[in-house]
Amino acid sequence: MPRADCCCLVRGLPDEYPACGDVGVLVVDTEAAFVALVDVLGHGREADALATEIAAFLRDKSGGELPEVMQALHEHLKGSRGAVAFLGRLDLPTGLFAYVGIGNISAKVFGPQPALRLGSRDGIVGYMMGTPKLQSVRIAPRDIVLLCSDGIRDNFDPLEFPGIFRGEASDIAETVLQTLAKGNDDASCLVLRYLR
Ligand SMILES: [Mn+2]
Repeated sequence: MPRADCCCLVRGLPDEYPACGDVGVLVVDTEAAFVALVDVLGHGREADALATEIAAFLRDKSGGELPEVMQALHEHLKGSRGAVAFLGRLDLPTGLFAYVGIGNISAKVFGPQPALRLGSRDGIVGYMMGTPKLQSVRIAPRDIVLLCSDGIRDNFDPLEFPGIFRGEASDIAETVLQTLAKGNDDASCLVLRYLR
């Protein structure tokens, strides 16, 4: 039975603890895994409050078509400070990963060499963005989809960090945060491993 092992961890700046403007959403059933990672502009308590609201919004819409969900989030966030967001859905029977991204959430598939970057469109959700474009990629069993906010070093080479992808999704997320967080912004990472 194909399944997804996934985990999202967020960590705010130490002097604003426990506030964090990054938030992840995971909704997994037997057919699909919906994943989202959102970085609200700025940090601190206001960003945290908006991130919490966004998470509830996305959880509620997690069964929807991804471009429509992104568009709805854009409308919902108008007048707010805005956010960058990446939404994805892994179809468990087929391993097809569909996604749409706006702004600088980093998204990569690790497994194939070299890592495959999943592109996002420029923009800020709630402020200015082009029409969200659905893309998809087929991923193989054991592949990892890694989503990170810009509080995490983006340009790392896994070969420099032996063992970074060892263990379960929760172990990997912890290791990524501990090893690659820049320390000058809220940091978050979402790990999705496809298993079948
Ligand atoms: Mn950020």
